[in-house]
Amino acid sequence: MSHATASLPARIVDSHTGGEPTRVLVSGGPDLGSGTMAERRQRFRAEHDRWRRALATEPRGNDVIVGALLTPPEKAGSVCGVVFFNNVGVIGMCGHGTIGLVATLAYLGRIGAGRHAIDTPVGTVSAELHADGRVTVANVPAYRHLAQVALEVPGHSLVHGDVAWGGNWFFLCHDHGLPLDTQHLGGLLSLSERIKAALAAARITGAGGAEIDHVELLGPPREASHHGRSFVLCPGGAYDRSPCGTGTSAKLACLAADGALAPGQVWQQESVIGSVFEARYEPAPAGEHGGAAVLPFMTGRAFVTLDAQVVFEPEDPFAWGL
Ligand code: PYC
Repeated sequence: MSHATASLPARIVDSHTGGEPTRVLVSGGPDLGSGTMAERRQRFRAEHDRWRRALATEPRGNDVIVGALLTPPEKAGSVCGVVFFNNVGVIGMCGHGTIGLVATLAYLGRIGAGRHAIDTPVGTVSAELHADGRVTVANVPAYRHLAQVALEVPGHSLVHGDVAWGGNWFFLCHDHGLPLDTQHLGGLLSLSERIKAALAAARITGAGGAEIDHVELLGPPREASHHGRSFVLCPGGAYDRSPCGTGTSAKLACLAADGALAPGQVWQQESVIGSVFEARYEPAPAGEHGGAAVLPFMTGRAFVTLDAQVVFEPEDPFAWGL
């Protein structure tokens, strides 16, 4: 497989996974060099942030887009490495983005049906492209870090939530009191931003003091055959149109910790716009996060929406973003 090189014109391929966009920089991007994916992410952050701004902020991008910078693989046998980013920074792992990346690589003819390993800054994931275009992502191990933390949210009643890792850190809350639908987006965004601020003020974090940068409000599904619905606030202030792959992984870890879902049992997770991931988990190898982790699997589908060359006009003051 060929990888992004600075000598080629910058080319992007956009897709959406359950309504949530992914923009893959397939050629012409910065060279992040060698080293681990965590080191390459740090190099991207420190030396090439203008690429993030150019692709994921206005006027070329927007708050919802998740960008994906392709790199050569870190590990032998992986098809590529990827650094995900958005309007405010880099993201550890992205489930919908991995599905979008696989659909993009298939569109470009770089991969076919089958299982492909992809290196991310938080670990190697595997993605299976099915013959019908669906993609199953085997995510990094997910686990619950804290159970039912009580949180005072200014201007709202006390809420409770689990803190869990699914490739990003999440606060998962059921007793928020809001309907999970697009008529209530203003209230959902406002409440989840206030929950995030309250977590920071109360110094409630993920493991090792990590910031909880995603808030997941949970509720009952609309479709009787599904199992749950979610609204997910992403770090840049946008909400996830998809059911959020890392958020669904965090949810699976909490269900497993509560004994509410057995290994292999299917969980159909709806997003706030009604798109669905089919999820399940397997027990993680012993010793992974103190034996509390699960291996999450999510199946969804992405569709390519745009294949374009990026233009940087020398006189454009906003060519590299706002
Ligand atoms: O699908 O994991 C995900 C994700 C994270 C942020 C936006 N989508």
